[in-house]
Amino acid sequence: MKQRTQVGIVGAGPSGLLLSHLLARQGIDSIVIEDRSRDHVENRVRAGVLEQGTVDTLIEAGLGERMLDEGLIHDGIEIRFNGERHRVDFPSLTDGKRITIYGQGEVVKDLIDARLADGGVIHFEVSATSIHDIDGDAPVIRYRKDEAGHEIACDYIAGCDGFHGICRESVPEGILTGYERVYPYAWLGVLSDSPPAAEEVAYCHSDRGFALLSLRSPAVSRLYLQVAPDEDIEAWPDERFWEELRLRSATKDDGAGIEPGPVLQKGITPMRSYVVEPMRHGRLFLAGDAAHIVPPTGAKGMNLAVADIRYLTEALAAFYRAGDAAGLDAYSTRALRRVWKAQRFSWWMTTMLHLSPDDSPFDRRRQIGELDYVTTSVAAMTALAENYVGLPLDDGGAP
Ligand code: RFL
Ligand code: PHB
Repeated sequence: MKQRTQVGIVGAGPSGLLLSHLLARQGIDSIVIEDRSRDHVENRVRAGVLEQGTVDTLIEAGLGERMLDEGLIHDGIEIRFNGERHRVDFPSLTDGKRITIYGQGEVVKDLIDARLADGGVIHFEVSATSIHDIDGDAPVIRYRKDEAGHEIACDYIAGCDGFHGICRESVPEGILTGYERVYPYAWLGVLSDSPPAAEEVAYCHSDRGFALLSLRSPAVSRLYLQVAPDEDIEAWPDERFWEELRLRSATKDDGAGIEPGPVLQKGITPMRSYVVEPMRHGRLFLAGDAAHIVPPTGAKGMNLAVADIRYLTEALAAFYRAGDAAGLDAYSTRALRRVWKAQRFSWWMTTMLHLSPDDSPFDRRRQIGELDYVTTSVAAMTALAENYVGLPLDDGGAP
């Protein structure tokens, strides 16, 4: 089958779906194609912390109803080290900004519902996707579905197909440069049918390694442990997980407050920082994880995807409204300025909180010095808070 659209979008994660939704609100037509099933993309357990700017973007786009009802607004985070709890308060340090706990799967469900209710086109479970002629005036996406070959002719292609997608790889050699850092640890993540162990998201530094206490609702916890990058998940039966979590998050005064419950999901995520430059080649624009990934310690992954999509939508809207391509030409530079600040923050949070096998005794003491500083200096806490709630979307994220 041959189809035609203005913007062909590869990937129905947060990036691709939000782009399709925002473009539709500007009267711009798109088709989304997705490798996996609708059920799979809606139920993948991933990010959970939304920056204020992400929340505002979703509300402005008419997607706020369920998020405002079910999302949990948090005023700060906890940092634990040396058996003590410290709190970083966001509103007092950032002029009233807060974060919202609302799972990525819920954002994806809201976006799919909105697109389908508006008559949007999303093809799930397609295979053998390839993109062609991004250097010319008439790029094409090809894919297979139900044993048949399909083609979408478009003006532009948005590569929203995540880190392992095909769009970035389709750019001819020698044009893109990748910048990468791989960390010597991974996260073992558990979703549990048990009430949250802490009132706010708690980042725990300990001599046994990092632990994170987070949540999805008043009844569901999301918990993580630092493990080796090549860790075998079979080595972590539930009892071992709960015991290790308790040891790493315990405080001197009142223990960890962990209540073990039925484990709903368990998985291991490697930790990597990656950026590709530029985020555009010809008629292909890369956005979200297709262009950059961060280690999850700063909770920035999905929020960065939303910021890219805002920039890309503004640029495409200016082009279709007035034939003005300046925004399209500036997209990569504009997005990368903010991306590198989020990279810096994610790298900083990660290296401050994890134990690295390469650390010397000096490094360990320096880490404690840094944690002590960041939890007592108002200047340092302000720097953490303004990054955590999200840097501004304009001016390259300059606060
Ligand atoms: P996504 O969500 O990866 O979506 C890309 C979509 O493209 C599809 N795809 C293709 N479709 C058609 N043809 C092809 N050839 C395709 N190749 C791929 C994929 O099936 C997928 O549906 O990228 P997007 O939209 O840019 O969104 C980015 C966010 O998903 C990501 O930044 C965050 O989830 C990162 N992340 C986390 N971020 C946090 O802030 N906190 C977390 O706890 C957290 N946990 C995670 C994560 C990312 C993970 N990944 C990518 C392995 C846990 C995991 C496991
Ligand atoms: C989560 O709730 O999944 C979460 C929270 C904070 C992070 C990363 C993940 O830094």
